[in-house]
Amino acid sequence: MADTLISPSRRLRTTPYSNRVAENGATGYTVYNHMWLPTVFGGLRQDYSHLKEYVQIWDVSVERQVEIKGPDAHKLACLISARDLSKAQVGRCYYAPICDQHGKMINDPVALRIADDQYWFSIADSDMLLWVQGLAYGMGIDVEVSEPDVSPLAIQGPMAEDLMVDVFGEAIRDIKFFRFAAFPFKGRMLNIARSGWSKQGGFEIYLDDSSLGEDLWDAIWDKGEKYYLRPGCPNLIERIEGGLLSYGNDMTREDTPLEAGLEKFINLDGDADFIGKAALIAQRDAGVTKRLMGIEMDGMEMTSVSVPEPLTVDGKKVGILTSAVFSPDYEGNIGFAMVSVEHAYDGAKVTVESLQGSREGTICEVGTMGKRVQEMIAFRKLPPE
Ligand code: THG
Repeated sequence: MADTLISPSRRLRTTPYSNRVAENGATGYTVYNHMWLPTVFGGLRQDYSHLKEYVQIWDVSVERQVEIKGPDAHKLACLISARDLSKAQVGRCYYAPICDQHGKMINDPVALRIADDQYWFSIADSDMLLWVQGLAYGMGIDVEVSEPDVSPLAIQGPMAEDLMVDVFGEAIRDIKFFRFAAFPFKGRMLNIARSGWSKQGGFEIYLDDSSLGEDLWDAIWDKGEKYYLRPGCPNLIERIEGGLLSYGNDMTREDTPLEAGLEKFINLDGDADFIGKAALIAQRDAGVTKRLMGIEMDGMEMTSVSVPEPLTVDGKKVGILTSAVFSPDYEGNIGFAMVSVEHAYDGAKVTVESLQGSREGTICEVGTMGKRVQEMIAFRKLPPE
């Protein structure tokens, strides 16, 4: 699909920061959890270089919270999460794949234990609220399941910590990765976590009062000049380089956490039961037939790629390209690919049947992307004069 405009309507929800995002010149948006999510400000590459050097303010309100509250909150949280939450601590975040009874992924949220009897599941793009409400009702579990008025604002980039200290004080430095603590703002206590959908370091502020959105944005913006603060958003290039998966793109309702390469975040060997566990154990025993891998591709710079695109070997389809982009720092095209297991190994050669023509791809482990591209650069280097 060519880039087209999105028509606004009530169904497409704005956020507490939408005015600031627009005033600051967002030039592209996508729809995520029925909400506007900016995708570009100055340009994908310009945003990328700036994110890796300075600090950005991101409207990630689309990370909606599914709140589970009440006497059975912990029980229900454990039941829906493929990540073992049985010893989950208040003040901690857990990347927690959520599966249906067949082990297929429904979402991949960050779970926060807010209190003994309260969880937030900070969700990716799918209607997990309905799943959890249906389970609570159908199983007669004593909880309230809701989408509270919580809109995360992310501060991401190597200078994020210093900027956050200027706004919220020195105690910001004590927040460890994937933990959160409450900080005062305008008479409220806001949960602030060291987390975010980039590998550049940073924080997520869980604003729980929409009416304070612009005040919060402005309080940070006003301290930002000396850190070259700019508006930003999750960046396609940076997140692929960093190996961060996007639900709906790299894995969908058709895939299990084992196929998505998320086994380190799930627990199949413990005593605790969860929805999908038996199916996942069966799949582990039988062996997966496809697996999400990294991929490096030759040819022209991939800028606007229509995914999924088929991957072939000797003219036979072996998988799909799920995300791809040109990485300026690796000087090569990188992406994710869901491929059949016979081809899911480092160094496997595939052909990407792209709309712009075919190109050669080399499969690699997620997280080692770029290594071979670097070798390709060395290979491509011109001999000295
Ligand atoms: N923050 C919050 N909510 C979110 C996201 C987020 N909801 C949607 C989406 N992102 C969920 N998906 C992810 C995927 C990866 C990570 C976080 C959310 C992530 N992973 C780290 C990594 O892979 O290095 C660490 C995971 C861990 O150690 O537990 O951060 O970004 N609020």
